Amino acid sequence: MIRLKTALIAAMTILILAVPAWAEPGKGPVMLTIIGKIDKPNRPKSDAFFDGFFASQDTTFKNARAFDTAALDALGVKTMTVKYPKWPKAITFEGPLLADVLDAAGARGDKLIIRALDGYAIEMSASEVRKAGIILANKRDGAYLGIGGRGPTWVVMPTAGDKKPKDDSKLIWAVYVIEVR
Ligand SMILES: Nc1nc2c(c(=O)[nH]1)N[C@H]1C(S)=C(S)[C@@H](COP(=O)(O)O)O[C@H]1N2
Ligand SMILES: [Mo]
Repeated sequence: MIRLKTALIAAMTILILAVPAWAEPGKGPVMLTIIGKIDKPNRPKSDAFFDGFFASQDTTFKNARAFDTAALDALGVKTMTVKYPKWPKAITFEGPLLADVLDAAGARGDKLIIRALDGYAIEMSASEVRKAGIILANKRDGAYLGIGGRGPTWVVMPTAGDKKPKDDSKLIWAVYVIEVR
């Protein structure tokens, strides 16, 4: 009898421990998801039904950390004004350092695949992100970026004065997922 009780308690303990303890998920809509080689997931693996947009883009994942606006803003807001020849005017961006977003997700790999809603994607290394002081803007000229515009997030790198960025193809907008490899 004692043995049975002990075995039951042991089994229940294992069951309780096996349920992943997700960090408190954000209350607002998810603006960015970091997937792949990360140590700080805060949501379960992708679901073929409920993660319908990811599924439509053939994106599945085991580990992911989702950020709502409050979570991004909590990482510390940097401000950067950039003028690019093709743009109608200089834009003042606000958002966290992309390096800090990667750290918040516990990113382990150095290779990043940054994907936008329109299917555009770029590859960048985490070391480049850190060196260049790249920000993940979620605001421009004081207003949050949104879907249908250039949001939810926009990768912006510092430039010297009015000079155009070294590689404008990396100024990826409408970013919603970053895969760490
Ligand atoms: N989501 C997304 N971001 C993007 C692109 C794109 O097609 N989609 N084009 C890139 C390229 S090639 C350039 S030169 C700059 C400016 O392009 P734009 O005229 O589309 O803003 O954005 C970059 N970011
Ligand atoms: Mo371009």
